[in-house]
Amino acid sequence: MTSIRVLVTGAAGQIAYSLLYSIAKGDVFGSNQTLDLVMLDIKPMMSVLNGVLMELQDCAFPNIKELIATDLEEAAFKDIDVAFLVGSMPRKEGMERKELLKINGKIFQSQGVALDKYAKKNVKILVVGNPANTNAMICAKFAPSIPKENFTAMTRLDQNRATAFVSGKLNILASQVKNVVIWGNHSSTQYPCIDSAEILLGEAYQPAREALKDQSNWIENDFIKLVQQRGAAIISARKLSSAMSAAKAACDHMRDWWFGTKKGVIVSMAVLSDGDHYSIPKGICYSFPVTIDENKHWKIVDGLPITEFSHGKMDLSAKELMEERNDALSFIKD
Ligand code: NAX
Repeated sequence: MTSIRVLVTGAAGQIAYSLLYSIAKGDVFGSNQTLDLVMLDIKPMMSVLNGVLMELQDCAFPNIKELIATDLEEAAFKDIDVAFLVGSMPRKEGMERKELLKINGKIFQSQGVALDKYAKKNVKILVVGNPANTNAMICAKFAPSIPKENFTAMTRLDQNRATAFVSGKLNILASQVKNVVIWGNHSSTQYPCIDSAEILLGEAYQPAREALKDQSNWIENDFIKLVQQRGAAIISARKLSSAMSAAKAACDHMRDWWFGTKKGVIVSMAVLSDGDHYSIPKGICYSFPVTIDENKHWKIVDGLPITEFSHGKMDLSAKELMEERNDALSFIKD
């Protein structure tokens, strides 16, 4: 088996601390896959990153061929097969959303250029750093030699959160819930939808709407808000944003992309819209329901039933992404 080269940016940060461990121990690519693990962060974080590197060395993982810690994009992006783009500038108190878009737009412009120049052309990219959808769109724009379908942003954490809320409500295992869909932006306009979700009861799946038939008020109000505001609730409790759950979600996203989804299972990934699905405009990175084949090709699931209520929510998030796109691009020179 050929070894693969995997990059994690923001490698000295809190998500990466869990993510690097999970990748190194085989949660994403399997425990038989040998890896070179490359870690990028900014110069002031090199001492911290060196500590992370030492810890990874001390784990003596059997499948790690090389561990590389760097603050140079050229070294980090060289010949990579997979990129987890986690590093970004966090929003500080009093910072305008547009300012955040501007700072991160520049980071993802530079990383797009580096992907274009140094990475393998079939590199698979998962953007986690916020604003994740718009960062992924910018990255793709500045990496024209890499196929657009290789750029994705993470809404798997939102999917996992939604799945956990449904299983909690029904008092069943999370593994008994499948096909909850996240539409739109990884922001408070995202639309978690259970219209195509199914619940395993006994030997058979039944529609989640049926299992929750007395709960339509909960589905349309509390559930949606709980998922949309879960990130904020965690910040308020932990005084830090989600890290363990974000790392787990990044692993889930990439593992499904790498190996394919199971038959009958739909997952949510933010991908570049081509304008041909569910009336979502072209050019934004929007979370859709997808399935993935064994050749690592994802496909948007068409034909899911969309109510008027759902359409309204889906369009609202698309509108926010169009605004983010326009703002971010206005700050960036071609
Ligand atoms: P941390 O602040 O702990 O770590 C971020 C790291 O990125 C820092 O070490 C920083 O030095 C580094 N960094 C900054 N600019 C960089 C650059 N140009 N190149 C390489 N590294 C750079 O944040 P953490 O909690 O790890 O979160 C990382 C990002 O994930 C944030 O943007 C956060 O908002 C986002 N999240 C996204 C989620 C999603 O579902 N898409 C959920 C969790 C999380 O909120």
